[in-house]
Amino acid sequence: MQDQKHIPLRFDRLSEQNMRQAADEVFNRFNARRTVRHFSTDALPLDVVRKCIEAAGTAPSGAHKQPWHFCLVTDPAIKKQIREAAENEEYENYHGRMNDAWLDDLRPFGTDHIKPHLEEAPALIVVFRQSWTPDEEAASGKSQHYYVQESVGIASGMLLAALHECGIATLTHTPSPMGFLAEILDRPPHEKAYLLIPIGYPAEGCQVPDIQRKSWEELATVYGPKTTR
Ligand code: IYR
Repeated sequence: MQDQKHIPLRFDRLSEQNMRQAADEVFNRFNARRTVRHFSTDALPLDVVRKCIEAAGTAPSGAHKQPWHFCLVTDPAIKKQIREAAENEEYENYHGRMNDAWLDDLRPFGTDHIKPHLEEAPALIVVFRQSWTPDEEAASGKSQHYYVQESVGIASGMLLAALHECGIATLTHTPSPMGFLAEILDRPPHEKAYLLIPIGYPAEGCQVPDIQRKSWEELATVYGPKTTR
């Protein structure tokens, strides 16, 4: 028995012609997204960023627990602190913690432990995952969360897509370990950093690696007729 109130679904069914047009358009827009590592210092309209965070917050989540929290950092002093702490961790990664195969895999991308973008980008979004939330009514004092990694991964993907759709470039950065982020941003104990996303406009003359995406055959396997009917 369901005890949550239910309401009629609002859903606009498209014509197949409009579906095809929408599919082409969304593919072309998503395919134009590139991870950017060189940012202009130009400021962003923060109302746009805020709306994108709200769009990410519409993601599905286990038992609708919404196990995420987004920190938007524009304060230059905090960005500097984050850069210094991230570079300390990354120095260890590039000088011993990552094995040779990993370093070889990264060579084409030209990354190293120096992270100027953490200060140059006008804003950083730090995505936190909440493994539980305080709940005074629960015997344990905690509300349990479910499928936290999956839920926060989906919300983060939606955030990247929303920012891209709004003309904002992103870098998905995962300094590891990321404990320093909760410390610097003074987050509560039930929150753990999940992703650090510098955002902004690409720097003048920004270049990106010449990468290829998987072919359809590598990307997907169809079980059944090749068309849906
Ligand atoms: N976190 C490091 C290393 C790094 C790892 C992967 I996997 C990348 O795709 C890119 C970088 C860094 O940010 O430099």
